[in-house]
Amino acid sequence: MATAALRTAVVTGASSGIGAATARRLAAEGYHVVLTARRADRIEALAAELTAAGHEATAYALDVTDRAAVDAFAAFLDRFPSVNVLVNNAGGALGADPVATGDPDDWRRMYEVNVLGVLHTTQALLPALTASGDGTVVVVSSTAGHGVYEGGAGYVAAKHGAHVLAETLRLEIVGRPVRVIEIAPGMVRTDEFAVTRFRGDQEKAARVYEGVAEPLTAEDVADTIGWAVTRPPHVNIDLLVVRPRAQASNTKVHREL
Ligand code: 8X3
Repeated sequence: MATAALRTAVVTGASSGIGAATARRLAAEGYHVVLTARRADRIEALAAELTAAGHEATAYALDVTDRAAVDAFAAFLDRFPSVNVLVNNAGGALGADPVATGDPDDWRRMYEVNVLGVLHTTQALLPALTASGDGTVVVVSSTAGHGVYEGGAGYVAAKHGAHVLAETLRLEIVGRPVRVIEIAPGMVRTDEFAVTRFRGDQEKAARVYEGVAEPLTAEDVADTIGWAVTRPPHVNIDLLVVRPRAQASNTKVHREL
C-alpha cells in the first residue's frame, strides 16, 4: 500500500499476545507501528525486530491506567505526521471467582485497565485521529463483553464497559472522519491471558483450553484486526465476534477429553 508508509498505528498492550501479533500485522501492512506496554524491554525487542525486518516501529513504555502518562504519550505522538489507528488492546482478567466471593480489588483493577485504559488513550488520541482525516479506533473487547458466564462477572462487567464505550463513541462522533471498530474475541490461547487470570497457576490456566482442538491464536485475532483496519475508510466494521470453531458460546465449548 503506497500511502500506508506514512501512516501511524498505535497498539497498546503490544508486549505479548494479541497486541504483539497486531503490531506485527500492522507493520506488515505498511504502518509505522508505535508499540506501547508497561514492559519496556519486551516492546523494545519487538520494535527492534520489526525495524531489522525493514518495517517502521517505535517502542514507548506506557501504563494506560496512568492518565498523565497517556497525555504525555499523546504529546510525544506530535512528532509523527499523522496518527491514523489506535488499537486499544491492553486489558486482561484477574480471578474467576463467583460474585459472592470475588475480590473487589480485582474488579477495580479490571475496570481500570479494560475500561479506563481504553477511555484514557481514546480521549487523548482522538484529536490526532480526527485531524488525520482518516482515523480508526479499535477496541479489542471480548465475547465476555457480550454475554455472561459463571465465575467471570468481574471481567465480564469490565468488558461490557469496553463494549459500551465503543458503541457510544461511534454514535457521538458520527460525521467525523473516525471509525470505531470493536473486535470481540472468544477463546484465544496466548502465553499470558489465562496464566495472569489464575495468578501464575499454570495448571489452572491449561485447564481453560483442555481438550479444545484449536483455540484461536493471537495471530488469528490480529488477522481480523488487520482486515478490519485495512477496509476502505468509509467501511466501518462495527463489531466482529471471533471464536474458535469448537466454541459455540461463552459456556458451550467442545472438548475432546
Ligand atoms: C477472553 C474470553 O471467555 O476468557 O476475553 O472471557 S473469556
